[in-house]
Amino acid sequence: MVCDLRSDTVTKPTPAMRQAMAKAEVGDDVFGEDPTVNLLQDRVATLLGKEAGLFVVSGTMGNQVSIKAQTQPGDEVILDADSHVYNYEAGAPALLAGVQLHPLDGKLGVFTREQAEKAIRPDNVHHPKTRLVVVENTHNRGGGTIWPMEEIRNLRQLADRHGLLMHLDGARLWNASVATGIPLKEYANAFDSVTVCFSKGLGAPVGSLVAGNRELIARARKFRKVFGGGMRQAGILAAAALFSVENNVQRLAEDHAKARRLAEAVSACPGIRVDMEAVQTNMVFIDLKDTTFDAQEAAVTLKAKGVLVLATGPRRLRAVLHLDVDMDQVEHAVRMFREVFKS
Ligand code: TLP
Repeated sequence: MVCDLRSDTVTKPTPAMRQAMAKAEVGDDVFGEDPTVNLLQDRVATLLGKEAGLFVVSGTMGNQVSIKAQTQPGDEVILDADSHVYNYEAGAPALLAGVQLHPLDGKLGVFTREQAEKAIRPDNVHHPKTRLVVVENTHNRGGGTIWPMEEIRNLRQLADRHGLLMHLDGARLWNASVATGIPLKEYANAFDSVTVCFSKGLGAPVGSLVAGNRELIARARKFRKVFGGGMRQAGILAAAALFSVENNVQRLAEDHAKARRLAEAVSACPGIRVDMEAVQTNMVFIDLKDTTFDAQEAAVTLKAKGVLVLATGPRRLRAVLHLDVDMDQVEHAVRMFREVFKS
């Protein structure tokens, strides 16, 4: 048995999703003529309470067109030091937007209004202009953690006071919304731009969406083209995304339950520690510091037993639950962890 817990990006389109893709009406999306892309953009923008949406190839592209469309070169962007934009987008904000990043030391990916306030630069000839605040919800390296609505509202108040813009990396905003019951719209309302992904927990093969007001989305569309992301008959991909939104959102609760089961069982293995406070959605971060294993070694040993996890630090593993892992596979993973970390 194989249990692939490396990421929720490894999910494969189901026969039903492929059927929806095969049947999709298509057109040239660079001309704005793909009806399925247009339907997806309208539907998801509405879900997020925004005027307009833009289908993009990836979460990275969604974040980067949003940053580019809302900053000038030399501006500064405030974000969490563990965020995806800061760690895993290959330096794109510097390369593509020419901005400087100002990382904050958040707790489980969540920083406070006070931390952000201290980071805002006074108007002075020496300083960059603070322009944008980026929030990641759920927060990947934080543990799949959820930003409290109150902290988000506090940040928005601060941003308004200082004339800053706010971007939400909501690659897994669906998970936050399902876990808390807070509508997507309510989260998105605090932000000028929002990226959501269809290719993570929702199980679509490709695609993300940026939402915002019409003017912002027109600018983002231009930069999508600049970055080489203009697509033609993208309706076959948008159909998969639509299918994923229609069928795979509420079921994320099952992934959260599987994550909890795995976390509880694995944390009982000798030497392993899991911060249960951080297990809020579909991710489990496993601390090996009190075992004899380093993370790479543990990942290789587990792989030989059919359990795939990612080493995300020298002594840290990540396991992500998703729709291609059922409870039997979770139980298999639990057994293999117990076998590897016996003493
Ligand atoms: N995250 C991937 C890897 O890149 C780490 C994963 O396996 O979790 N924002 C967040 C919060 C993400 O977790 C990711 C992907 C992205 C953006 C980027 O999405 P893609 O991979 O579509 O560019």
